Amino acid sequence: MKKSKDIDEMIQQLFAGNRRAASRLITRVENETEDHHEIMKKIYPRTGQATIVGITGSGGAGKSTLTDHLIQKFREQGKTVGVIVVDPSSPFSGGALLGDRIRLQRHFLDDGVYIRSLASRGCLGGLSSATYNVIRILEAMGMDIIIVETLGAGQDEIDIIHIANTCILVATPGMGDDIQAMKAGIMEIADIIALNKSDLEGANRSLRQLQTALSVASLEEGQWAPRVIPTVSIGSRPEDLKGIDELASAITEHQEYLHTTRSIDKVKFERVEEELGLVFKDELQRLIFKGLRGTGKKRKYINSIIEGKNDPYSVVEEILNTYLIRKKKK
Ligand SMILES: Nc1nc2c(ncn2[C@@H]2O[C@H](COP(=O)(O)OP(=O)(O)OP(=O)(O)O)[C@@H](O)[C@H]2O)c(=O)[nH]1
Ligand SMILES: [Mg+2]
Repeated sequence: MKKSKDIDEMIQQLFAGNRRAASRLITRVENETEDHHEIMKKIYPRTGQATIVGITGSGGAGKSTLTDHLIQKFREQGKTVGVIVVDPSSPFSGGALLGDRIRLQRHFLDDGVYIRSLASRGCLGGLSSATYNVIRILEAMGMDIIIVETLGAGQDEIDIIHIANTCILVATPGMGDDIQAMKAGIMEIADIIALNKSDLEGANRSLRQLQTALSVASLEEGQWAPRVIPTVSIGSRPEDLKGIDELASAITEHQEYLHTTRSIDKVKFERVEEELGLVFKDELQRLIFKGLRGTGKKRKYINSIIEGKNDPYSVVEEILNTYLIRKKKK
């Protein structure tokens, strides 16, 4: 375990915006080293102020390419930008992946930008408490905007909505069936839909489908009406690009909406609620497993489940009962 003094020094450097310190602290938090509690407790008071923008959508929809342009726009506005790419396919992390590295490389030398990819531990678009913690670290670093790219399949529950202030869903032409399937959940998922690759065939049809899907959804008075913005995010000439300015403006407008209607309070509440639940789950599990260590009981429980004599729910109930009762008697 690193000495507390080293951690304190790293944290001070983090507060000063040092990217090396950020990388080192993120690695500790991501790997849940023993001192990650201490790190989180110390940085927490400096967090909670950033604008968190979620970008989700299916693989290859253009999330990273759009992120690249958004970074540029926010930098032009003088804002600092942190980017987290949650990659479900890779068990590795510790830096941007090759593809993202290429797409986002023009920002790597900019001190006002910090980009990091994280493994999502296997579940589709799933966010672990480590992801929440890493976002907090980027906030403590002083990033004004934090973009979180996650893979999402549309109608599935998407964790990012619990964290992001503004959630962008990246769709592409020819998603007809998916759009039908998404209809019901679309309002819950997206504040803004980017119909990317609008240079491709079928873009107009998809745009109409999306607009129809949005127009039939019922809105309460004063509620934010999600909008579709057609985008083209690659091209050999700058004039080939489309919709990027509109996308950046829509994010700003949505932020203004959140603040003027005080909906931001609800967003903040939900984020902490989710975070608290995750930390609680992690810590309870850690405590229980620590208590079982050396007793051989964990192995016995697992084997009894494999042999069909027991199931995980009964085991957890039994452990919790024993543990909580014993604690109470003390
Ligand atoms: N035709 C066209 N291609 C695009 C557009 N935007 C991105 N692409 C291409 O689509 C591919 C995927 O883009 P990415 O930005 O990596 O997509 P992603 O959603 O981040 O992909 P994953 O992170 O792998 O899920 C790349 O080859 C891009 O060049 C666009 O507007 N039009
Ligand atoms: Mg990507």
